[in-house]
Amino acid sequence: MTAPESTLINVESQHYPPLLLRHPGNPILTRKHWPYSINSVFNAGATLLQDGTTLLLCRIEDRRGLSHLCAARSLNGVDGWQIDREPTLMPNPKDYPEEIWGIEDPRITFVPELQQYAVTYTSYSRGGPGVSLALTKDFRSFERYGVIMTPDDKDSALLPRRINGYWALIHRPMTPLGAHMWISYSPDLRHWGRHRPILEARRGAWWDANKIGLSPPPIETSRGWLVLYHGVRHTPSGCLYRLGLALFDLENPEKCLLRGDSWIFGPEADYERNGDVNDVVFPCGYTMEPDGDNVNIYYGAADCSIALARASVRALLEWLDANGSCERRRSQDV
Ligand code: BMA
Repeated sequence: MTAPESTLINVESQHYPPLLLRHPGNPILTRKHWPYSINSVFNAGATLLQDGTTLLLCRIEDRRGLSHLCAARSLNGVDGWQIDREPTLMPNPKDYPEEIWGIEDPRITFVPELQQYAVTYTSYSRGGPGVSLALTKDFRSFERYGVIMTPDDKDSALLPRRINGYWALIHRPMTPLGAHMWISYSPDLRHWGRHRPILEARRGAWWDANKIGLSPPPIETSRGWLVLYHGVRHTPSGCLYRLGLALFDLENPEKCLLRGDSWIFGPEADYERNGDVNDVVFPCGYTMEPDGDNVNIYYGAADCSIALARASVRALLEWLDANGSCERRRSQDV
């Protein structure tokens, strides 16, 4: 039986602090909202535009199974969405063959130095998923940089400023040694190198064993880059996607300062547990409230809809202080 929504919103508080609070209007966007025929809408990048409008760049899966991106804009970030009448960014396999099977899971970073938004997304081709980059000022026209991390790689976001003179990209290459989070650097956003692992998937029975990846772009705080990451648990009935927390040094984002042991958010509501892919919560974006503390986290639910949860950065950091520990790199494994 499905629990009533009011119970679900507070269910976690009985046992552990409710760090991410689901919006009572969830799911906030479904295919019913779309002005054209689609299969599903999920995994959206998010940003606040200059005028305070919330923009979601949503992953849309069409009824062939291929994905493109479509923008939805709202004054309050919750409802009243103005959705582009047509796809905003379509795969362009003629000029970018790495996009032949679609483009997915965008993350948006506003880059003050460029006065542009950097959109990193998964480009899906015969070689597998890779990381592509496009810059935009207005989410109407895009300057494509093409594939910047070759397959198999995904779950990527650009940091908003240079680190020691270089742009920094967090991403998740698959290697024979596992699916861990890495960072790479570039002088010009086109040529990438100095690849280094920054956070490893754990092993065995852990919730984040074997496969992890960055969820939304890191949140810059005075204490460091606050990173929400997803962990994938393989179970006999399928994969279980949950979220964990880690903190990285501001000037040396390769250095993990704290990592929580338990997950802080997982599929519980009906729309998260049942969909095209069951038991998935998958945030790709957040917006910050004017108070500089509350964040609105937009997440794909069961690969079928977009939902919203609210969190306090202060509370997330307090939780990490109480429940996190210093990460010791098991360098022999990567
Ligand atoms: C991941 C990504 C996400 C998706 C999730 C669950 O590997 O591809 O786009 O939401 O799987 O299907």
